[in-house]
Amino acid sequence: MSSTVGAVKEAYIALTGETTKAVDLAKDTVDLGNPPRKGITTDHGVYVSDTDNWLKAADGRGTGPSLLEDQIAREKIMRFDHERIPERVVHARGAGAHGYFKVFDNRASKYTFARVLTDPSRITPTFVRFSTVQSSRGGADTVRDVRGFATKLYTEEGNWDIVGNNIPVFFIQDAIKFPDVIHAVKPEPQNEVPQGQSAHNNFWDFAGLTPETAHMVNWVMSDRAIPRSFRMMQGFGVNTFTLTNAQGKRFFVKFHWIPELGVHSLLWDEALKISGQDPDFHRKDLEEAITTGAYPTWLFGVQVIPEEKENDFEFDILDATKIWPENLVPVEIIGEMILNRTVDEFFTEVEQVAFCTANVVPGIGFSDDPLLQGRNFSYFDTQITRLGVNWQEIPINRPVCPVLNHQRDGQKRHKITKGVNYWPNRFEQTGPVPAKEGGYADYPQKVAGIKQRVRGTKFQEHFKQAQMFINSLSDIERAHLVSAYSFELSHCDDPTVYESYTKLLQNIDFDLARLVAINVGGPVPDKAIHPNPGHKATRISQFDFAPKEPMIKSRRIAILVADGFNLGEVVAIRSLLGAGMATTWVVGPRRGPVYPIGEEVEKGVGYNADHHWEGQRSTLFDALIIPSGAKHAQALADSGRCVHWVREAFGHCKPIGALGEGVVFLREAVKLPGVQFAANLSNDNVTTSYGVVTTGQYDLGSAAADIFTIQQGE
Ligand code: HDD
Repeated sequence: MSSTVGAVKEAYIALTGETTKAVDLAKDTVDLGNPPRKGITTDHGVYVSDTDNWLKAADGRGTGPSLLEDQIAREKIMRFDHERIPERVVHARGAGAHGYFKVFDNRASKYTFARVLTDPSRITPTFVRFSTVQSSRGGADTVRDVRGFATKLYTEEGNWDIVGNNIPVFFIQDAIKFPDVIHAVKPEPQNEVPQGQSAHNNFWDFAGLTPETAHMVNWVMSDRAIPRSFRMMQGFGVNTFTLTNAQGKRFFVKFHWIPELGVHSLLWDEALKISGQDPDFHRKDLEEAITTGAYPTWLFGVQVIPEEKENDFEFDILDATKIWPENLVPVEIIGEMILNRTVDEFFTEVEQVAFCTANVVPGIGFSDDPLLQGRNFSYFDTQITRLGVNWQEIPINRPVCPVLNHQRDGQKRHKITKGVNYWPNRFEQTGPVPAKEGGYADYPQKVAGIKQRVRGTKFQEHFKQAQMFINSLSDIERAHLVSAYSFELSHCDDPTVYESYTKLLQNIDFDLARLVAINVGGPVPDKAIHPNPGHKATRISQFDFAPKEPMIKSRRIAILVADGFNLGEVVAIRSLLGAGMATTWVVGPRRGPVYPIGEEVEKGVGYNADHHWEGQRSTLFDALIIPSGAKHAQALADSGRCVHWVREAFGHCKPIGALGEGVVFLREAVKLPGVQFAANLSNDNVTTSYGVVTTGQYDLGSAAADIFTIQQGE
């Protein structure tokens, strides 16, 4: 019965995008496509007939001093002057979307009685905000940075926020260090430089002097910090939380989001270029995927350690600079999250959404993780500065269940409460009383200790997992790590800084330290300080997350054309790729009509190009196809931009497909380095020094033809 209810709800949500939260938000949503009343009004509701001219003491020519008495103009200007609120002190730049969460069955009931994690008939409305950390709101999306992955689950028992990142560990172990690490990474105080980068003296100075950052810094220098899309990143709750089951037994837990599409990154060169070409690349990508129906989906998993096994590991399981290696503690998949609705208004939803790690529901609790303990204080506090003390009343933040208590007043209080504002009171029969059942019960943890400022014994070791991280990467990922360290440390001009960090790397891996030191002018080591024993963990390399079946869902594929291209092929390619839920984009000499074979330029009907060669570069696409057509191929060959387009796509390891004269263009004009073209294109799999050239029969309907693709190994 309950799973039928779930299926019906799911179908309804898929159709309408409406969860209980969507219905709740609708109460506060004005649809200007269908306004409740026609005509502009003031904020106090009076119709305004002229919003373009300030009231003036006008002379005969219609000019004269503007009058301060114009309350309509004053209201308009004063409202505008106060439109901005303080941006988040970290994670200022972000994008968000709505969706829902559900569990597959009740298997997690052995760990928790939280209904959201155990009742498969539930569809829990969810809002997710992805973010970068370092830059201000106006930064760029594809910078090298940690990505925030904050999830608000509007459960029937209240809001549960998992405020995570796309990297499973954190820079520091104790929350008291947070202002230091953030001051160090943020733009330097004397000149507000740099924006969207950790490549500067202060960050590397701090990191070099704070070895607990070493593991996380490795992750940030890896490809994880330049994701291809928000939809292709993992999410981690990072901190250790707890779950309590119906029998009162407690477990330590870490939360994981695993993307259906696999974990993919940009190349650094792509990331740099996209930062300039399209700084909003990731937020547009999220919107595009949802509006084209390729709903971003993550599996939800938990790593669980029973309380009695807390001390069985060589690391402290409460130390946020350590992962729980999946080969020791596997991730158990229990549910999924699907994002299926874009926001209606950025400010009221994405800017005003406010998370707090302390927002948990019965069955879920905290641990003594010293980072989490401090976070539980910080988030509520920061929301008071950004949004005011009544931040949880704002529509995007308010729970879908009723909120009743004796908290009152404060700026921007919305709710009008009838009755007294204290407990106990004489109205017990009618007013809210402490819940007899279902109330949040703190786990009766035994605590005894000496009051002191300390760090746990096992917290003192900082390099073993940093080594394990490097060892677990593929060769190409490791090479990227060396390049990233070299880029960042080359941007530090103070020798104290880059020399001390290259020395620190000697604690992690000899080759890494040596290669980076050579590149950036640091002291080149002749032996390792802490020899790297070579231990590895599974599911650290991004290659370990490839979907079981390769898929092109939501991939952006460019079809490069000039006048005289083969239209039949383009139509067939689009329908073929569209069936796999990829999006195709015709990029031509102009946006608007481009004329295929058989049509006279500017006189035919033409076929609409979505973009102009100059306007959208190859960096913004995942793959490239060039159809046949002699005149078109010649025009592409005559254009330096087009030749560069293809060379750049090749340099970024993108699959390139071509048909007929498109292949001639590739062979004779683009001249891809290292690619040998077979004389007879029907030869299969011609191996080249850079990649694999394949030809094959693809079913392009009427345009059935040999299509020729170049795919590089990595
Ligand atoms: Fe934090 C925002 C993630 C440690 C204090 N943090 C913020 C956001 C994310 C994280 C995703 C943006 C939420 C949004 O989209 O609105 N933070 C983390 C993770 C951490 C972490 C995964 C380590 C496990 N944070 C951390 C510490 C402190 C803070 C140790 C302070 C002691 N974080 C904040 C904050 C922010 C914030 C200052 C700024 C805006 C906000 O909270 O809402 O309170």
